[in-house]
Amino acid sequence: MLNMEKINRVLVVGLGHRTGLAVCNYLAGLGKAVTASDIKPADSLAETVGRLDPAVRVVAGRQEPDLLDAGFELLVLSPGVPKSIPLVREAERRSIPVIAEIELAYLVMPGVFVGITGTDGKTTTTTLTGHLLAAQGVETLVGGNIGTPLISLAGKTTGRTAVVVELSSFQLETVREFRPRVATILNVTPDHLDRYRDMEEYGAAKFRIAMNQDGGDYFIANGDDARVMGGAARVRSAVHTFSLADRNADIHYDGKSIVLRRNGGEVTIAGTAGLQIPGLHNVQNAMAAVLMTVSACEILGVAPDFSRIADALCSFRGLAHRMEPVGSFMGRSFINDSKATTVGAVEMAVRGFDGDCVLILGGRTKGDDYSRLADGLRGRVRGIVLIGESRSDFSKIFSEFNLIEADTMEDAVAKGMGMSSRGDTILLSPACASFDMFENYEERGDRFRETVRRLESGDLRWT
Ligand code: UMA
Repeated sequence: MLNMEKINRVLVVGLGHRTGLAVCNYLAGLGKAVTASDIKPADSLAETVGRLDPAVRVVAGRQEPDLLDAGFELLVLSPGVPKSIPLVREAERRSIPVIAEIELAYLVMPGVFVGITGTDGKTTTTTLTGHLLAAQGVETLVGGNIGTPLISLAGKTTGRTAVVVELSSFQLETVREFRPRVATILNVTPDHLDRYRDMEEYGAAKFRIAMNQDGGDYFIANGDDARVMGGAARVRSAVHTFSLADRNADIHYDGKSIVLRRNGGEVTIAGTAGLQIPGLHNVQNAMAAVLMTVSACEILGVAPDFSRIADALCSFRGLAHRMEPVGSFMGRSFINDSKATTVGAVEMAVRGFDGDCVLILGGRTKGDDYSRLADGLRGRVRGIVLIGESRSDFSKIFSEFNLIEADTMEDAVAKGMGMSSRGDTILLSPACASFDMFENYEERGDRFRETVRRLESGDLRWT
């Protein structure tokens, strides 16, 4: 086990906007000799450097392996830095430990860690699990890939704090001893195939969440996902499953309610009509969150209060950019699902529309199999508005659909109006990253929301 007290000289790789900055400031605060390395030139890091502890040395614009000649005892990686870069390879060759920021946080923070990964639904499930645990009276903190670097919570936890962590496969690549007492993989569908060789490598990164778990720990598995169940057969912790279809799962959906199997009987937790988060994928997320809450309570010796779980499930309003209702106009409702950057997420979003939906699709592709999406959309959408740099590829892949291309978000919403009928939903669920047109998926979703407001107020003409 790494002993942070004995380590002094640390190289933080990838300053970023959040993670590297938080790691540097944390370590500099402990009096360590910290160097931050970023491939970006100094001028584009100015804002971050302004928030950095002045004791941190910054090396910007280059990231050659010879940086290591300064003699570091530890490398801490930001999630956006692949471990395949020459600097990291060289550190491994020189036997310098390389860890994720998550690992560092785990080493220095007491608490019961609850880890959540999966291709889709991570942020909603993480937030919901935090909400359910807090409603049980458990002291709870939430962080990780959700946007709050875990290390920024150091010093705020005790051994009885539930630390609910959203984990990306990127973060899991370089964990070593990280052992969440409760862990879940919500699903594994194609994503980030620009960083991973294939689905096996991507799935293996996700399964690192359970690699240090033991008999007294819990692994919450999606019983409807063959890839997750295949890996679950090899974990050492107690596997508890959730399923939309299988009544023998530890928690299942009977078509109306979420039902938990407990002590040989069944407890109906809540009717899904009372949930404010729409869609079957959110029923899955809710079931996973309930199982994780019950498991964490078990570890903390807290008797779960099911009526509080039900109340908290129903009071959860969901998150922006994830199937977020953003308005209605002339009988059309608008849903912002800008966070849906994978085929799997869009398939989930359009389930249940049966042809009364116009989909706004496209952006920067991430190596996904978009012809699979064409199969998933068949019979479910009235038409598709294509945006972003994927337009020419997508116009071939989705040629069997009623298609129209748009240059801007305003154009896409106006064309969506033209394609739709009264009673339809106009859904922004792009299946792609946003970086070709926007700063990030939040800006894309905000622009959609704002455009719908302009439509409602008469400020935007669509005919
Ligand atoms: N860099 C290098 N060398 C390289 C590659 C990158 O120096 O070879 C530098 C970049 O120039 C950049 C930094 O490394 O300055 C990387 O920063 P970062 O991308 O890790 O940025 P942060 O702002 O710290 O954000 C990260 C997560 N980003 C990624 O994983 C890409 C955020 O997840 C996370 O919220 C945040 O840490 C808090 O912990 C975002 C994300 O897109 C939401 N995640 C992906 C996803 O959810 O699919 C994985």
